[in-house]
Amino acid sequence: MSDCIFCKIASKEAKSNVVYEDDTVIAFRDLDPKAPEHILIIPKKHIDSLNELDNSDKELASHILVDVIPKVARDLSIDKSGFRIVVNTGDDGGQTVNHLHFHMLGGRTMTWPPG
Ligand code: DGP
Repeated sequence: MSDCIFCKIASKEAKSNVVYEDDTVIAFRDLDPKAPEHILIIPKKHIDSLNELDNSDKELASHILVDVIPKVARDLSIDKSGFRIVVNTGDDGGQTVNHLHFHMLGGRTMTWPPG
């Protein structure tokens, strides 16, 4: 069995506050929210990071971008006010969980540049 916490969340071995789920993707509230709405959107299958996405993942990647992100934003009522998607990748990117995840942050005005 994988030691990956996000694999465990995807398989329901670990608890999370799920806001969206389908066959290939699950979205749940971040444990340590950095905004009033802070959701993590992940593929259920284990992919270490954006660096490991390959041609066989094109459908999955487009599903996340075209279907899931807009739906979760609508469901949280942050589609009109706006939101930020962040994909921390690798050490310099600040990635701490090595299972590809899209942070969705909303419910407040974001600042730029990020730290
Ligand atoms: P990153 O630094 O981009 O790898 O973000 C990892 C995020 O995952 C971080 O915001 C905290 C969150 N996180 C870590 N462990 C858990 C967990 O067990 N449950 C939930 N809901 N979030 C977690």
